[in-house]
Amino acid sequence: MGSSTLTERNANPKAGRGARIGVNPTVDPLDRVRVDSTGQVLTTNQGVPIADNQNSLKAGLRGPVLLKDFILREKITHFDHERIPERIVHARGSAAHGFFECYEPLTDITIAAPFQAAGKRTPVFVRFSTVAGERGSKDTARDARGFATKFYTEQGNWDLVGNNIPVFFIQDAMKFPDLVHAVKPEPHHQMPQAASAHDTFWDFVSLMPESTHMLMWVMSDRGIPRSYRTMQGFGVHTFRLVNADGEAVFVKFHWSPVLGTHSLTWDEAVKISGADPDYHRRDLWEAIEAGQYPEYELGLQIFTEEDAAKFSFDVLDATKIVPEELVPVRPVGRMVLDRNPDNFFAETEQVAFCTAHVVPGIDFTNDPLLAGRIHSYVDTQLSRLGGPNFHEIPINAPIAPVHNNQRDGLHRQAINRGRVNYEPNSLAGGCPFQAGGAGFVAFPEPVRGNELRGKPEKFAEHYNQAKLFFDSQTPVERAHIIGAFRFELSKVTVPAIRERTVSMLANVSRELAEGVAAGLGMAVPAPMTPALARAPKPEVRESDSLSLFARPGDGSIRTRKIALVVADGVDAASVAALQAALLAQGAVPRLVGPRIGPVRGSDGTMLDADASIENEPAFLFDAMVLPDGDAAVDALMANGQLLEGLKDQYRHCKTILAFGASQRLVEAAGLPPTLPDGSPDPGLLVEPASNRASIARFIAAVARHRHWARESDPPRV
Ligand code: HDE
Repeated sequence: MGSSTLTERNANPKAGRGARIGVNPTVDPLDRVRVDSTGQVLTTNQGVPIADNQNSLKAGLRGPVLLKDFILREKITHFDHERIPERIVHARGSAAHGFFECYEPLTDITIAAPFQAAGKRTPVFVRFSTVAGERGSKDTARDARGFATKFYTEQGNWDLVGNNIPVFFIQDAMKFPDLVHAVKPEPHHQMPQAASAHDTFWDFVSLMPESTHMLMWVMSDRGIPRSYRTMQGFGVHTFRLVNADGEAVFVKFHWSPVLGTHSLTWDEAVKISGADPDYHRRDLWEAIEAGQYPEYELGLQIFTEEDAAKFSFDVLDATKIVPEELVPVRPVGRMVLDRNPDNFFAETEQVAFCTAHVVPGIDFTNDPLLAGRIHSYVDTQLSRLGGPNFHEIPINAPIAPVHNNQRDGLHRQAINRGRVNYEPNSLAGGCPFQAGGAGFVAFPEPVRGNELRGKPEKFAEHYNQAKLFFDSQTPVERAHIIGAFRFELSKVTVPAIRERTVSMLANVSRELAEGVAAGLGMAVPAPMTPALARAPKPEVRESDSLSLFARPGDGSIRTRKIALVVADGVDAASVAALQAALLAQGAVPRLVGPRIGPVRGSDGTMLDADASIENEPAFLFDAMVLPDGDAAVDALMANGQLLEGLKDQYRHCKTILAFGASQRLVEAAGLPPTLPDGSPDPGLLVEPASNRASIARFIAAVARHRHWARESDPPRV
């Protein structure tokens, strides 16, 4: 599905009702509030034309400013109140509009509007986010990422508020404030920003062994995605789908990016956070502006309550996945993000996702974490967005009409007519009337039991799936997990916390515990006593799908950013040929010079460097090309920043192509021509000349993303 073009898909006779391509249906509802000031006179908020926007009203040019200057006062007052509270978690985010398109009707399992017809399109707004950092923090922190989708269906809004990791740290909402307090900057000195590598976080999680599984995911490269476009999304909880006969199945939601799952290396993430804290925001924005629309496939794991009862784990426990070997993921549709917001505040900041927003055909389960969320999201909007009418803010308003007897409150916009604001009524003919069976009917789950605080027994098993995750990783990924634990725990100042954490890891894997302990200069402690003396036997012990490498993508180099280094004296013809070849593949080549501006090629051709080695450091690129041309190479040999950038490219296992004379640069940077095992490095291409074959070799190497065989710990370069 992922490979056909948007135009082809639009021609699909099954396209059904929905958006025209490139036109998001939410455009029309939002049009009523769009403002375009082109050709307009400046006014006050009351629409009064403003004569002078430079000077306040004074009694004499050197006299006092007058209180009656309502124009000055309105302007300053509005400015004083521009900020709203940031989200308590997921404060930093970026969003886009798009649509969800259903592959085939799922009417046998759900009446949910987006799944009723093949080709049916439902408009969506998606916000991606980090969790711990503040609104102005960096994008490339090690953290989970939010992946929240608002479906504007004709049956009302459905919010699938997920993460890029399919499990969570805790099992019960009761612990959420503790978890968030522990990971946020420490309260006495407000450090560190957007980082879990500090005492309070590790103190808390090492006392909460249920967090072990999630820790594996966050310490894996999933915690530092390359892009929002190259990460998965998960609904995390088990939800219910309900059909027209009122029959329910359990479901887990999975989003998978067409471009595959790709991450950064830690060294790279740290450097990017300095050079471009907006790295993911910029990447998402630029891809959409360039028409390279991010696309994700939606998959469902569907199983019955009877199936679930037989699993070795509890599907109501959000620290557990349902392995794909047990229940396969069925692709049911795709989501394309094809439009950037017009205004960050109005849309991305004011969008209010709420797990309580479900539509007929989708229902909750008794997951105790989900229960807390159903309360929390609506509640938090009351203070964040200033009252109970946040559903009227344009980005939050459903495309389905709203009719009820809720009235008034701060910032109310709807002008409800008539004297009836209650039900039942006869004065308005009983309207608005109940929908009965056509409305949302909660799944009639039988409930029994005594009121008590506690957990079902299977919740007490904490290590089987942490082990499943670790054992399913490739050696490269396992090494990165060990490195991440080592880094984080090395920032912990209290030895007892480090030791307790490693004793927890000893229940997951000997290799992991030994690797981390060695990195911290300590002996491997005895494993922490598990809460369950006899753990249930897991059904699955290894699952390929848990490795990031399981989803290499569509094999293309689309949207990959490639630095073509240039300097005066460069062989301009080879640069132009490569640039054209890369553009033809959908990649994003940029000419990077010692400074921006014109560069003279050896044949007198003028090139235009739109980036410099200083303003776009090498680690911001997915691959790098060094030019031919003796004079250019001479100039670059004297540039320490370039040589440092080359080392970064090498250390981050990215493709480097050196033409002709620039072999000298590779040598000057000290890049080893062979891998540690003595074989040639497939990502370090030293080519005598630019021709079709050498360009093809380069494109194939870039398509492999990284050349991990180069990696060593510590790095050789
Ligand atoms: Fe959230 N979470 N959360 N969360 N969460 C919020 O809602 C909360 C959890 C997630 O882009 C808040 O509007 C509780 C799991 C995302 O606007 C707040 C619990 C998952 C976003 C809140 C959880 C998430 C939030 C803060 C445990 C993955 C950003 C601002 C019981 C499935 C949405 C807001 C956006 C945001 C509460 C756990 C995902 C405070 C109480 C598990 C993607 O309401």
